[in-house]
Amino acid sequence: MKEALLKMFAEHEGQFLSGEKISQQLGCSRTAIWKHIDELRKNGYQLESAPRKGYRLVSKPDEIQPHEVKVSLQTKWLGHEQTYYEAVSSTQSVAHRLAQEGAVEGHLVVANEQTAGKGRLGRKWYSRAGSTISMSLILRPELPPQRTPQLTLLAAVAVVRAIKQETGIDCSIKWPNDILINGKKLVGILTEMQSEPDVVHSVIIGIGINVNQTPDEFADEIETVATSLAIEKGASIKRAPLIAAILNQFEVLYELYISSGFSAIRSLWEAHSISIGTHLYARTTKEVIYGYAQGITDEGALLLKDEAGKTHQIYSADIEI
Ligand code: BT5
Repeated sequence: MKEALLKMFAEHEGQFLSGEKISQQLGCSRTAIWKHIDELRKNGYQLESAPRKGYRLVSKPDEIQPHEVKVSLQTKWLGHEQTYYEAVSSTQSVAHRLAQEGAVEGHLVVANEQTAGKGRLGRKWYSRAGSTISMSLILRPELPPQRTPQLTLLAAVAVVRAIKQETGIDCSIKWPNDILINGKKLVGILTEMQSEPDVVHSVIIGIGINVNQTPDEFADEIETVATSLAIEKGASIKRAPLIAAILNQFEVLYELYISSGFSAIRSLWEAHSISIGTHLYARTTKEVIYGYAQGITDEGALLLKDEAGKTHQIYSADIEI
């Protein structure tokens, strides 16, 4: 019934359809139609109703199912296979399972809602039905395990470039995995791998983006530290073209990385980074080091020179600037 009703609206784009006409064509009562209209509104369809005229479809929800993403996809292989969930615990967990089951390189898992999104070190990642992007990419690079953190940096560059292209907004990257606007967190990236000591079987890159939340829609824990693209832009953003733009950017950078190594990615990353050339605190699981961030190594580790002049190579930490 929902499909039939949507088809009728599609065939009468921009026009009002009377309740009588709909009920005749679909063979159901006016009350049943009212219920379906109500259901569509709950699913994000904007429907105008006017006395004696009936109903008119004003806008469709911002859908991110594979067919919507593929409209703007220009990749050769990345994201050609997609698994979509209306709601799922974590796209990251699903991607791990699919990778173990033999999913191809470039397989994308996307969810409209995540109910148990993961950050690093068991932390929580909040997403919201219909207004965020939660996606995990399965890659199978032939790399030693210690080089995989570079892929977090590569992903950050891809996301920053895609956001600029789709919204005009300039974001900055805070080592290693945060994308910020005006000091507030917009995107989190989580890179995990399935590997043996010397060989990587797969790398799962999880990307969470705050797209259309309003300030009051953030969980209490993050309301002072988080922002969304819609808040910064002052207008809502379509998610499917943004997902496609990330995949388009990612594939170009990834192929460059595989063919030519990390140095080209590194200079792009440094151009967007706010954590290099400044004093900062790096909180690792063992200690807090204060120092001057000199740059990143070829492996993607942060080089931090402490007050005693000793340079530390930091592979994972939370940064406070
Ligand atoms: C991250 O961890 O930032 C990685 C987040 C990765 C999320 C994606 S979504 C798709 C895929 N599936 C998953 O289950 N995960 C990935 P970390 O650097 O540890 O930051 C976590 C911290 O960010 C939390 O402790 C909060 O303080 C904050 N946070 C949580 N949700 C947020 C949000 N929506 N916006 C801004 N900050 C948030």
